[in-house]
Amino acid sequence: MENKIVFITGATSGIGKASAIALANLGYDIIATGRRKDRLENLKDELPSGTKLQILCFDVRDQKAVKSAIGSLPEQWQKIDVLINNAGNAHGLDPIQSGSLEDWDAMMDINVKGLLYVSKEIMTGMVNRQAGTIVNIGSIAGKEVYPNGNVYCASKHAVDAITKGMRIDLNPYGIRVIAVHPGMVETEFSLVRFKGDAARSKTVYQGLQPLTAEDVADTIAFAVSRPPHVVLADIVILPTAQASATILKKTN
Ligand code: NDP
Ligand code: 8X3
Repeated sequence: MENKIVFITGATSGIGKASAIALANLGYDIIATGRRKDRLENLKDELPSGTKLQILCFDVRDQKAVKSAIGSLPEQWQKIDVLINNAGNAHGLDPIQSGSLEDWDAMMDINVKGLLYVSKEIMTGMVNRQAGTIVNIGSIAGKEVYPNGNVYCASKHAVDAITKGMRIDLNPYGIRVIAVHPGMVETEFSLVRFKGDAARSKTVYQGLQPLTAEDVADTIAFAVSRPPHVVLADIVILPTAQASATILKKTN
């Protein structure tokens, strides 16, 4: 029997990369995507030996590039069983009145429109086959709004709404739609949010044990591998030290 195929956006680091490893361990063939080609090429070495890997290098903001990359998949890679819409980041953590237009555009264009562009190319096949699973990576920021989170929170609230819309509209076609909403996960997320400021990024996680990318990937793999009649529709996963977006048990 053929292996199942998972398509993962943002597989060059953090949750996306850990999900590629977790799904490969379940026997999936992996389509790994992102902008950093060197990292996509190196991923092969971190997957279980024998894993079939196809890489696609594109920016999710570029609708033409998304369409052309997905359209270029060889025939044996076109029947995508699982889509993990993971690519995304926060850009900046500023009060709304001093936020940067560039950061706002990045978050709405990547986290919201990019997710839509990729989904559009992949949903048609799922609808035609009347099968498929879509996992959208939201956030605690899609469930709550916290100080200075403004536009990032808006982008993740949009992901939450889009996920619910997908579940409704794709219901006639037997497509499972899963949302995974993590709290604090130590990845490159804060480094990107703080524009490469490693010292500031480290302080976010000081004094508590955050989730790891692997913790989230385990949850994604569990949800994806439930029997076809079961959908874990809306999963919020937090570190034990986190009670909400802003309530944290820190030791210092
Ligand atoms: P990372 O910064 O480690 O990973 C982000 C991934 O997204 C990278 O692979 C990056 O690839 C990709 N990406 C970013 N921008 C683009 C783009 N324009 N086009 C294509 N790919 C892009 O962060 P995480 O793993 O933490 O983040 C993954 C998801 O999880 C995001 O949606 C984030 O919002 C969400 N999340 C993260 C939390 C956390 O605390 N870390 C908590 C809740 C949700 P490349 O740069 O190579 O293109
Ligand atoms: C990432 C988690 O709390 O920084 O989505 O928004 S948070």
